[in-house]
Amino acid sequence: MKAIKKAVTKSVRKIEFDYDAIVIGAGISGLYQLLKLREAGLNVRAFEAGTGVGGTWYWNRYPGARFDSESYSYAYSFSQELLDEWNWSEHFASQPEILSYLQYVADKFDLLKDIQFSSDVKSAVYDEPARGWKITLGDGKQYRSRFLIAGVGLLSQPTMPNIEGIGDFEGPSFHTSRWPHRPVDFAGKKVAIIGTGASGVQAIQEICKNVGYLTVFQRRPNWCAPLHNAEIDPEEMKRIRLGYDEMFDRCDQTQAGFLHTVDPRGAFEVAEKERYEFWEHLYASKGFGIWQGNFKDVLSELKANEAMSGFVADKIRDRVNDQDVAEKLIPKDHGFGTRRVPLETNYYESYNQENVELLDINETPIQRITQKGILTTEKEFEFDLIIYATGFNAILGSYDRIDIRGIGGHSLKEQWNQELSTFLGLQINNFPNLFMILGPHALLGNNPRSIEYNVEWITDLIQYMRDRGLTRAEATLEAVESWYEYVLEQGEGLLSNKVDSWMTGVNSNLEGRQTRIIARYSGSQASYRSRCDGVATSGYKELNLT
Ligand code: N01
Repeated sequence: MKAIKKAVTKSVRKIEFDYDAIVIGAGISGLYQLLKLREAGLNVRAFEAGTGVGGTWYWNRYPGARFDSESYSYAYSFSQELLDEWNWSEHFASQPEILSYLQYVADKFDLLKDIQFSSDVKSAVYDEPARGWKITLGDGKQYRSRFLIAGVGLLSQPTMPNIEGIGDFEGPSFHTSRWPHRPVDFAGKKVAIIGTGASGVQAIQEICKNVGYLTVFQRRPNWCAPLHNAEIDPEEMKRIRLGYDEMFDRCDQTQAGFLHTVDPRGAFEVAEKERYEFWEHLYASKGFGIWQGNFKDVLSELKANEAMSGFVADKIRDRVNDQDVAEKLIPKDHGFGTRRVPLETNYYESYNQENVELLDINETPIQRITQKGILTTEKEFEFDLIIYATGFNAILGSYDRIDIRGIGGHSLKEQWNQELSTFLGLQINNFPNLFMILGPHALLGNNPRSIEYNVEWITDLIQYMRDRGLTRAEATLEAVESWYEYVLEQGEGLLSNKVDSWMTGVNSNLEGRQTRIIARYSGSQASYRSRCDGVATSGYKELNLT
């Protein structure tokens, strides 16, 4: 990690800022940040590339898109009124309902007047003498502000597969995250889908309900587990509402902010019968309990992980009629829970339908996309529609797509290419007055819980600065290095950090992204919060405040 030569100017150039703060993005992060800074008395503007609010839930409109976390635990907690007013219709709400919720929030808190839509931020440049930022939009318009807050999301930059001929296909084709804003009809159509991550799994199990013929091109299977979604009737919603305080307190205590608490026992500390009964119970329970509420060593000890993987593999064999297909659906290169577990409803049963076919592209690799469909080493498949469920340039892509320049025109992309490091996932040395919500090395997991915490921390710091007439905040190199060490230490022993996935920064479709990195903080929420709280209560000593 290198410090770049810099001199913090003593003479500050007076400049008219357009806004006190600019927020990039109007998703769950951007909406709450806009509200909090406005409440703190700042003149704030949010710039959003989409035509409406919602971020992830605006873009990901593919059939079957829904929460994998309990709706009530994955929503905002900051407003009692909002909690009192909003009724969830399902334990795991679907994308249209989630988007309506976020639109409701934007209306309720009168946020729309301060959001500029269809405004893609192309560059952001720090102006040291002015101690502020200048952003440039896709249409060339520029705006200045003292503070810049990136609410750009973790998984917002979709990647297409690096397969030749993608532009040649004559029919419609969509990436799951750039789905059209109108219904797509699959009836009687021959449909291809490439990718079997969480998006692919959700889309496959939905599309197969009403499709002519669906062909799934799978490179690597994932370990999926049942979602067990159910409707919420008014009586149950009442009970959920009465339990909100206790539930959010619980989320604050768990490892990653989810409702589910890790079992304090090791998998082999209990008798075999009890172990399997517990796993049966988790398999029959709602949501991420099977991933986040399992024995304490399932995600860190190979032997425990192998036993758990064996248990889930048998479930797949039980649910899929054709045992050759079942074997293709069982991951062999990584253990259960070491990549993000897609939750499913009849996903495995989809492959029992006569009009659904699974192709393992390791056996017959895709050679190219053609005018009519997809050519593999076996033959050319003709399709009416191709779906790319091929994932994202995760964590870094949302930043890389903006040309972000700090002190002396220093590029963020280049700095992170040398070494990905931040302070608490919230700030970066060489980039004063820039803050990130859910940035690299911040706490991920139940993201709205982390977002609310990040937003409040950033707002408190900005308030602290304004109260003291301070105009510049930059994380010291020492603070960044120390956080980096801590992140590495916290990730030690976790099996997920030894597996290729978006969580370890690997993306086979992008040059230079074939090597694993530690892209996220994987320690506990409690220790993350205690570090961040400590920085605030000690007067932000790890930041250069001037
Ligand atoms: O993306 P992914 P995703 N040729 O990267 C395959 C969140 N999410 O959009 O595994 C052939 O997981 C790739 O194959 P492989 C959630 O955090 C949340 O599905 O690399 N195949 C893989 O199968 C999730 O983890 C919800 O071998 C290619 C797939 O495409 C994250 O988003 C719902 C290929 C990509 O899977 C990302 O999920 C959905 C190629 N060239 C998503 N390139 C909720 O419920 C890629 N693949 C909240």
